Amino acid sequence: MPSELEIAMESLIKVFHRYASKEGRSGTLSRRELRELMENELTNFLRSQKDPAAVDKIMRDLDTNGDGQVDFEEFVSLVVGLSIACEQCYQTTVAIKPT
Ligand SMILES: [Ca+2]
Repeated sequence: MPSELEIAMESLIKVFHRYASKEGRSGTLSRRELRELMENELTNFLRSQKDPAAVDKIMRDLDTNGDGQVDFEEFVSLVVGLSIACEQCYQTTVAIKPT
């Protein structure tokens, strides 16, 4: 049986490909796919990022090789960045208690 962390990693891969396969190249996220992913899957973590310009900025920041697409490696850096920010919040607020 996969561990909690392994399930989380599998989810990361599945979610990325669910959105990446919607249009165009199936292995990368276009701007529209990235926006959809953020709107549907990061609603709580990105509540402040409602304006479309924020998606464009995040897209530019993520697209480190500048091809206008977000690949899995670039996507993971967003998740890692958000996780680090959230972990720092939890350390100060103790919002999540270890189970
Ligand atoms: Ca890219």
